[in-house]
Amino acid sequence: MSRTLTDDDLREMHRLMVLSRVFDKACCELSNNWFPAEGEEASVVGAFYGLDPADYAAPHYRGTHIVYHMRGAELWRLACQALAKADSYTGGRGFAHGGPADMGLLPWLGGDIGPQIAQATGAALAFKYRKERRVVVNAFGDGMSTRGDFHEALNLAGIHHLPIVYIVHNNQWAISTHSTRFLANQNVAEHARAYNMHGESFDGNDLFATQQTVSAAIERAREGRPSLLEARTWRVRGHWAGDKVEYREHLKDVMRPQPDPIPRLEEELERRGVLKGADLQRHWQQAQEQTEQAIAKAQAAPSSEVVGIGLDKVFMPRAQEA
Ligand SMILES: Cc1ncc(C[n+]2csc(CCOP(=O)(O)OP(=O)(O)O)c2C)c(N)n1
Repeated sequence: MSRTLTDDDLREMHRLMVLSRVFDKACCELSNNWFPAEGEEASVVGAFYGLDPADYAAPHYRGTHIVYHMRGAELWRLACQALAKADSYTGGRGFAHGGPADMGLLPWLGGDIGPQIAQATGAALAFKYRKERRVVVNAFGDGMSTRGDFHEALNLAGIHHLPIVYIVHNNQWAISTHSTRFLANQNVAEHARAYNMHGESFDGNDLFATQQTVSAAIERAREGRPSLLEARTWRVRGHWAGDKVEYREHLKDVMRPQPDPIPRLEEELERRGVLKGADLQRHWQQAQEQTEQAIAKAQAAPSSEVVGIGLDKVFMPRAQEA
């Protein structure tokens, strides 16, 4: 059973998707290395909206900003992340990868794609071991699903009936390589059968489809039934903000852009009478103001200093120092 959304939920999800878009674009201006999430907002916001505070969110690096913010992270400190400022959640070290540890987030701890799924699956194993009714939602890209880590993690989750929902944001690209060149089977959700779990593919640019599919999977996960979900979406921009995306010229035949999820949602919200034109505009206006304030504060914040290699950010303090 999927969770039924109220009109307030829908208004809030629209606000978050718009904020994600505006903030993400601004961060692309701040840093060439930012990973743009434009066009994937429904599959990100829809995936992480239904969690309880005690659950764990392990988002993909593309779109982390809005998931961290949904869990309580401050926008200006996320903007510090784009500027490598000391006040970023990683003290200026991480980029899209680090996040606050005390908000039920399992952030990327390094630039390696793969290890996060092991950490997310380990957290689900811990919840089960301690008999806690908490779940983990872990998102990643289609490129990551070719890694050995993915198969090991799903096997473990299948054997132990772990409370986890895996979501692949299938945007069809891994940097400059189209998925037809690295996925033997374009339907990533079909891997679920091999690991004895529920598998489902859906239109990830449709907020309603995303939310319904994920919330049903979260309920199953609470009963010890893991799922592999595939949100079919499209990477509108390059891999990073500075990517000129010249490689797509050679692959016009495989381009299958999905409609932009935000106008799509707006059309539906207006049709249902949940938000009118002026309310929609207000969300865009607020997002712009919030983003400008966050960036101004981040720009005024002190730069991070190079202080050794930062082992204090790698290892836990010893007991007597804690
Ligand atoms: C183990 C490892 N291999 C390769 C890379 C380089 N790399 C970084 S992102 C990326 C593409 C990932 O694509 P996908 O998982 O589909 O996510 P997307 O960027 O499309 O959201 C690659 C190959 C890496 N960081 N780590």
